[in-house]
Amino acid sequence: MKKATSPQAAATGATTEQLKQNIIKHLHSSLGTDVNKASSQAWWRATCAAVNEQVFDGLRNTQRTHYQQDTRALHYFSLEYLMGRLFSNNLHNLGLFEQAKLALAELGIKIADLEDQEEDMALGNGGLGRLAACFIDSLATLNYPAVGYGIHYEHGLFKQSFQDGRQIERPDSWREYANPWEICRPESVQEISVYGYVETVYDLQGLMKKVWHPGRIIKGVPWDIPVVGYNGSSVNVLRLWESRASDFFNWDVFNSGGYIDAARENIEAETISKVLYPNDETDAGKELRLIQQYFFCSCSLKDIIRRYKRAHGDDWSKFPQQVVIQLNDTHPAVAIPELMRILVDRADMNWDDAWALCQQVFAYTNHTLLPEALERWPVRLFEKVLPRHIEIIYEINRRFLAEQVDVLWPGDHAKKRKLSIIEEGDEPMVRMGHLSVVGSFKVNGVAEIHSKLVQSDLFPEMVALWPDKFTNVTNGVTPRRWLKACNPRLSKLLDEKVGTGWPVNLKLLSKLADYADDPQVQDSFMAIKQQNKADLAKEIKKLTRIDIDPTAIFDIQIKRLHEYKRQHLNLLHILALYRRILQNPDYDMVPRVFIFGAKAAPGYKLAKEIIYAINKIADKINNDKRVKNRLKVVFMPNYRVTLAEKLIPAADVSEQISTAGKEASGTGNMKLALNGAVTVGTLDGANIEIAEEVGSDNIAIFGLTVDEVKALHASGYHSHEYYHNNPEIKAVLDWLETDYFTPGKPGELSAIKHSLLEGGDPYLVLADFESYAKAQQLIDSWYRDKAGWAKKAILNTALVGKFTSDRSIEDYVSKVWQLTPCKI
Ligand code: GL2
Repeated sequence: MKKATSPQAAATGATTEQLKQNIIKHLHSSLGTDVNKASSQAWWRATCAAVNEQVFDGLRNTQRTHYQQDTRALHYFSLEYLMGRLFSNNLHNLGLFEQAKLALAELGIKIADLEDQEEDMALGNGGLGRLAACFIDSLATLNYPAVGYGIHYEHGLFKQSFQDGRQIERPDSWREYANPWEICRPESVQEISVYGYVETVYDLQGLMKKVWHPGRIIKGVPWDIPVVGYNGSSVNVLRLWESRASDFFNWDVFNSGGYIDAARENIEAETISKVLYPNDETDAGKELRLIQQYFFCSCSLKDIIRRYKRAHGDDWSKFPQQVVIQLNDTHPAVAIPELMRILVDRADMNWDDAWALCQQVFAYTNHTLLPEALERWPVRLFEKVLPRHIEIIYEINRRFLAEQVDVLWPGDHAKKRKLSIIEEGDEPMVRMGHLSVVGSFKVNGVAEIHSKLVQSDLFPEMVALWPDKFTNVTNGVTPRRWLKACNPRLSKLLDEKVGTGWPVNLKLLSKLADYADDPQVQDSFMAIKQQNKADLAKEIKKLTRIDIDPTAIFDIQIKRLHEYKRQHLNLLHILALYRRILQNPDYDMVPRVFIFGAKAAPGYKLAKEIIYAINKIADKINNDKRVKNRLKVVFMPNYRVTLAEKLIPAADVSEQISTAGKEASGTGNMKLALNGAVTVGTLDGANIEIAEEVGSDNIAIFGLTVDEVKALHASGYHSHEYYHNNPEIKAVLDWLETDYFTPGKPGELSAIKHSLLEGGDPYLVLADFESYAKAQQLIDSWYRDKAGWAKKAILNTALVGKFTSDRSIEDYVSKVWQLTPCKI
């Protein structure tokens, strides 16, 4: 009998043999099958069930302890959680991975095959959703009492495939056959209201009261997903709400023959949690989206209040001590008027007390400055969907303008217009960013530079009103998933060189810097990179049929497709290299594979054209014998967390090339550097802080700075000048208009050229092109020096310890949340 090996496994007391027996037990009793005929699905589910025995133990212990100690807790409100798979993550965090691998091997099962049975839980679009997932991992690991609240979407982010190079979207059905990690909690159902009208009534004392007569009641059913902290620490909960009709059937309608009408109401209620909006950094502006936001905020607030009342009854005085709510962007900002409604209308609190309480509870994180992503809701829509809330928003605004704005700037109507939560115009709008700032006690950006811009460019007057309200918390990523689990080879080397404490103390990685010049460590580090690249090359072959040379530079750009992220800058440079090769058959360059992964929002036309262009150009280059394998271009379909876990460990070069000032932080930049990739990047978002940590020798910075971007726009930017003055730019843009890449169909790729010339090139692609090409040249020359490159790669891993999400969480705790850890 083999005994458990890892210290965590020893702590859980399980042995390999016990785990084996448990898996078999669940194969029999939960799956109703047997070892000799079980499918991989059944093995996977049985293993999850066996693991869950320990997960649920941890969950019960954690919840009991929090309840007994009446802890102050964080409530993270987010419309998105990009969780990915939980199987190996939970095993790693429980310290059971090696043991499970062994137990399964003894049963004749490869653990990797079981991992592939799990659908990604893709309840998010990109960085914002993945950040939420990293944060709840860190909160549990650091033993902070916390609940994540969100929506239990039936369909997560769409699945992407390519048809003749064009993006095709298919629905994602992550829980079609049930998800083993979630627990339905019918005992905690909530009901919420929408539509209807507000009546003004007077009580016996003649006091005015507002009564909302809702038009529809909807049920919120909670699903709990245990969030397992690393190393036997807390097991917190992610609580996601599913919408249902409040009564299964409207019997009156049903009995009077309206079967279809009754069923339709059901369907409408269930639509609320049906799909995740696939937009990233654009405002959906749809009624259903507002209802989604309100639905989950109202359910979550009622859930928090129910729990609070269990301990404190009707005494609201301790509420702000016990409860802090973090608004992940403005998406959950409607929670502010909702809490006001509950306090004033339902708990009969007076306005001033209610507002004072609210302002101690909410904090708001801003994740973007892009104007198209700043949420604004038509007042008209609010009146229809949430008639009582719009009244409350008006009152919040009236008092804010009278008691704050008019005091600091007496009689200044322009200021009032600018700061008003209600934007005037033909179609008056509710500004959710303004509401979030006014209703919160802290507001943070997500990287140093972004937080500065939030203050200087987005909310300067709010800073004048409340200078202490604004702060920065630089993003981070969990090293458990983004290094330990996804890069086991490198993890092993790190265990040997810096000790095994790094997953919870990432600064320990800096010890690796001592070995940066050590030829042996360089060899080991680069051998690991080479093996990871070989694995990825196989995966690429499997998914795209493209052969790539695993010894080439793997140059990776993975992120949502957006003009500001400038995948087209990367593409123009690829075209320039291709052209140089065609013009000079002996063109000397280190062979490079450019790898893309990106989904475009289904309605974002130009983004989809960029995907099409990359695919068409890839096709041509990859099949052109004259290139002699110096250049390959791969667009990996269906980029998601699980694919990122395969790409990141294999990257040599990380593309972080957004227009300065546009990428709030980025988190992919951190994951790639952590796994030893050298960044080519602009001075934008967290790239700036990465550069500070790794030093200018170990990152290739290029392009305009934020101030230069502003100055260029102010002086009048004319992209045509770059087109006419730089023959390489002109040649590649003109190339796009021919039928070279789309035989017989000239003009098919011209959308990019048009956006850069007639469209004015809003993201300064042409202005940064030359400097980008130079940075890429530098990468090429750096890579030729093997030892030099190994040193840079090692130093990237060694020096980015700052970017663990544990540090972000500690920053939030000390600057915003004021929590105390609670050991379980
Ligand atoms: C984003 C930012 O664009 C991105 O730079 C940042 O890293 C993440 C997390 O803070 O937030 N903002 C946003 O709306 N999305 C992001 O990814 N979707």
